[in-house]
Amino acid sequence: MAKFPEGFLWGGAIAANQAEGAYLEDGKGLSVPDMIKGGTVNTPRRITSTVHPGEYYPSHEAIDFYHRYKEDVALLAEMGFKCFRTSINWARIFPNGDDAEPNPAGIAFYRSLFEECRRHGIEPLVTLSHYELPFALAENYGGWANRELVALFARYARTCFTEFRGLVRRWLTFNEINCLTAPFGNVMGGGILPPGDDVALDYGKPMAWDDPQKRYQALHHQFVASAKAVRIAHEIDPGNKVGCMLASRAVYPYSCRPEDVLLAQKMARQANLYCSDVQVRGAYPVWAPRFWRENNLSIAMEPGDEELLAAGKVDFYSFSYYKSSTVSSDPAVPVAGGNVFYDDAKNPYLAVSDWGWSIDPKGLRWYLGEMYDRYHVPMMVVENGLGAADTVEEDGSIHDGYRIDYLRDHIEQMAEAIADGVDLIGYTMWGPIDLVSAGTGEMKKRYGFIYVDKHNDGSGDLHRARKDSFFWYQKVIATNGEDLT
Ligand code: BGP
Repeated sequence: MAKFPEGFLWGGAIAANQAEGAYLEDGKGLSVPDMIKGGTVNTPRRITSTVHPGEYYPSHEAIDFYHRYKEDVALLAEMGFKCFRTSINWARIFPNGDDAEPNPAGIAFYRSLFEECRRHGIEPLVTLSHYELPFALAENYGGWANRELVALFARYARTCFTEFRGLVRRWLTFNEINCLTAPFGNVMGGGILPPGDDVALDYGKPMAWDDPQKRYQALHHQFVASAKAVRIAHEIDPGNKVGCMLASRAVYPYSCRPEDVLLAQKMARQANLYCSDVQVRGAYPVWAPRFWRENNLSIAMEPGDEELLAAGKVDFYSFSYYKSSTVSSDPAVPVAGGNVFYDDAKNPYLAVSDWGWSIDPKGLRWYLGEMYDRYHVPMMVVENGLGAADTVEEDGSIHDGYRIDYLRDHIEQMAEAIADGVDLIGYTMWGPIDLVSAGTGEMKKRYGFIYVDKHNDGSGDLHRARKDSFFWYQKVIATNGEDLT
């Protein structure tokens, strides 16, 4: 029996702000990531309230995908891609988010990109909001904490579904929507800005300005906006399929102490199921009222919200998977450290990447099984990969066996999940072409099969080169996952 079903969507995923560059071209407005400077694994990124002249903001040029997408899509096609996930930058379509009319040049760009994909037989999978809120909506409205964004997003979504009807049939509403359950989600996820100018986004430290009430209210607004978008997508084209997208939080108890087991359950609920239950089942989980009460949260809902959530259930479940997490109720247990966004305990059984992320392929099988058992909707892994520094040899070759090993181990576990009965429809690994890291703003943290000559300080001639993994993935796709050697 084949390991992967016929028509399995092999591919890769990027996001507009991490690849396109051209940050003010053809009428595009500023978006939140355009205000965030580069960092490193040890130096936090910083957000400014205006663009500071002479300072380096990685999204402004990124990898210049905006001008090179034809060349890049051709390279993806050469690998045999069936599916390409990217996002639409809202600020290209509505530069300020609330403009009276959409920007025709922005629409033309994405139409041309999606047509290019189709020409190569690649199906686009499009995220409507991948950390790309128009900056004006963050500055003037307070981001997603403001209910008015629901209507603005619905209008933006309607514009996209209408303009790209027939070209795009698979959509995701909010990238990693559950990031708003933690303080690090404020800026990129919620468009909720810190007070002041040039503020460090130090994910590892408590954020003094974090306001959980605002964050959870913002999340409710995103749930309602997502549900509305699902309904609009189906109304415009009944063939449209819309998914949720979560940053998987595969949480293990550190030990079999009942306190650890209960803590793992609590963390998985709060950081994951809180969102997926709303988006897949159409209602908040039964334990939500107690969670709100105990955390002094009061979620303002408008009449009709519950009905909307129930009517706007997604068609499939998608998620990013990079690592698993381990939690302990014992403060003496060492924490993981590194550039992780939660105070996880260090799992002694797992190696970590150079950026401190645990490497756990079996966790992917476990997570797929858990989520499929719970929701019984088609599943898709829409991000997975290894951020690593690459070495370009003198002859220009790049031997990235470590990346091949990581991906192979995860693909093998997907095959196990499929054999277990999980309806897994596709795999778009993260960053098939090197791009700007969302967490650190670096270029050095590379995920790609395709190398891009661009560096942390912004230097580089942007030329593209095939790494060893390029040819490996080409073979994986050609054999529909049979040959992973
Ligand atoms: C996810 C984001 C992506 C991406 C990826 C890798 O959280 O959806 O945008 O960047 O993580 O993270 P990083 O870029 O920090 O290595």
